[in-house]
Amino acid sequence: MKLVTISISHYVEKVKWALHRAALSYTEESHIPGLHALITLWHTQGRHRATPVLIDGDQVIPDSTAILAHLTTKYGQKWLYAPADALELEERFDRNIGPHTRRFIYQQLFDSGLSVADIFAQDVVPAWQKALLPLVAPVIKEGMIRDMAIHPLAAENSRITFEKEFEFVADRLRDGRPYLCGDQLSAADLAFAALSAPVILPKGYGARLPDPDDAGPEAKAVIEKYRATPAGQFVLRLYREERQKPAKNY
Ligand SMILES: N[C@@H](CCC(=O)N[C@@H](CS)C(=O)NCC(=O)O)C(=O)O
Repeated sequence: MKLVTISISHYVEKVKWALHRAALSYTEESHIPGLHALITLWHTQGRHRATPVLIDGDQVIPDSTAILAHLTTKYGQKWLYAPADALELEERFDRNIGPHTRRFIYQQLFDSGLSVADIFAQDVVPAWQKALLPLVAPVIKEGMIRDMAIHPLAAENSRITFEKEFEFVADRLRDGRPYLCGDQLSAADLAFAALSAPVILPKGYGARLPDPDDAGPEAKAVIEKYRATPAGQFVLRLYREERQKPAKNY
């Protein structure tokens, strides 16, 4: 299998986590933003631009949730959707967390002078694309601001939206359950932890995230604030205990 990615993407991270846990081997084909669209649009015949896209033989599966469903049906990864409400929660977090943690943290990091070239210069990106980054970074940044609506008012609304979801998760975990749907890890946990990662910056993420110590004092204080919440602690625990867990048959 081949996974087409923008490597740092948190939706990509959700899929990498599931593939790792399922012990399914794959290669990652990673691109810088902009160039990624040539590849994703080509594979999906113009239907889908975003990453991740999974290529499995002659099957092309765009969208992280559809990819997890594919791993369940084709590769027997029943653990992903064993709890009845796992899919509903995954879709909820895809909507209420994914776009919002991303917009909020980019606003913070842009304010602290983040280097866009550095963020996307991941190990898996081909050298020729990395070499282009210093030249195209300003264009990428403009595209991000436009496509993700990264501006202070929208970022503030996004903060309110994902903080509500953090409260929702804290309420759910209050009865002492180890995972969001009870006793077993599911797609709901992967989605919540991976999509919250931009504001938690956990160790063990499947790409190089900014170091909180380099993020500037304001951004660093924000990360520490979210890490200290019950939902933040849950994300850190899942990364510590589950993200790198050796795969076995589930
Ligand atoms: N619903 C999609 C969202 C994927 C998504 O938003 N991907 C972003 C990276 S985090 C992307 O590739 N953006 C570039 C684009 O849309 O062209 C999924 O679950 O896979």
